Amino acid sequence: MTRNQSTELPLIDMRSDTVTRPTPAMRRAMFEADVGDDVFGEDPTITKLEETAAARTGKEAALFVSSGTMANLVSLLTHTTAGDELLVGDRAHIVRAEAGGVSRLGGVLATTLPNQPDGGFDPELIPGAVRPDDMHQPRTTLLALENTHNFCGGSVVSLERTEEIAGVAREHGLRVHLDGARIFNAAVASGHSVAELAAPADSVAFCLSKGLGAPVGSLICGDEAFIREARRTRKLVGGGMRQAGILAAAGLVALDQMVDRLADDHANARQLARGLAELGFDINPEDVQTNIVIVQLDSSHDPAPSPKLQAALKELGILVTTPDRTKIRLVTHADLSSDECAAALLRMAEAEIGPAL
Ligand code: TLP
Repeated sequence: MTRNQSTELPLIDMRSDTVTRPTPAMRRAMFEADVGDDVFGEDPTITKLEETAAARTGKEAALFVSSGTMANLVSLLTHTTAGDELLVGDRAHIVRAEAGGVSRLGGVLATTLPNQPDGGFDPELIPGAVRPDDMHQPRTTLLALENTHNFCGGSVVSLERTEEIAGVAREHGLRVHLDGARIFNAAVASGHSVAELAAPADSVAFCLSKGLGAPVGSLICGDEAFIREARRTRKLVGGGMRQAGILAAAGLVALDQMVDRLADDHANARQLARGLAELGFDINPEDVQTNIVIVQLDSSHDPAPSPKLQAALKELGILVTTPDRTKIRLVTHADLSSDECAAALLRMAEAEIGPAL
């Protein structure tokens, strides 16, 4: 077990659900995978994963890519041409954590609409944001949603809200992309299928390497014509892979075995939130819907409290991230048990960690 060098306490890693390691079943499937050159369309395991992903998301076709960032980038580049404008939430992963790829590589102007706590935004803002047909202005052609919403604390954007926002976007001639990196968490938490949640969108991207525990990989799903074009865009950004069925094999296991257990991660996140509230942190456990807990810290005395709290937790062998200088983020996942969540809370209580440190 990995240990914190200064304290010798076993490390409790809550930085992300990306830290999970492949399960024994995944490693076996990877070892045994039937593979071929996927750029020639000859990797049977990738083909099977793409067909499975298309079926699960209710779309015609799917494309395997290396990461969530590449899935969004390839989708956005495929939907747009340089000079277009994308409407996207101001807390979206696409604008906050993907190195500005859509602008740098796609020449697309990303205009943000204020995200509301549920991860959606006010559909009434869309008509005013869509540009008139005027040669001075970019063309607004695409809107992107995110579900669950990472930096809104893993919130689930409800089906009704997704339909409402996508409906208004469509009325104004926009296409809709859904960053569903954690859409399986949204499905488990909401009781809706992934296909239902993705139906209002033209394209959906989801990750195998987050809560589902696979080592690598994401899928882009959409109609046949879109996926054919996305395959070309993937090549453009250097994302064509060869015998990557070895990775897709783990993805198939992830879809088969790792979805239902996401409910455990959600329960553990609630447990963490309850404990943090007991320690005096300003968090309502009822607001925690999936596997992400974001705690807003008091910045009235210190404008940047989160790096200090992060460092203090690290001393206790507890790893978290800081979405910004006033927040910490804790994420539950398949390699983190309910006992470890309880142990983290106990370590914090014993060290008298609280909102004032
Ligand atoms: N998110 C990572 C970090 O980049 C913050 C994490 O630890 O949560 N969409 C969403 C909603 C995401 O949360 C992420 C990853 C991505 C896309 C990108 O996926 P990867 O990391 O596979 O490129």
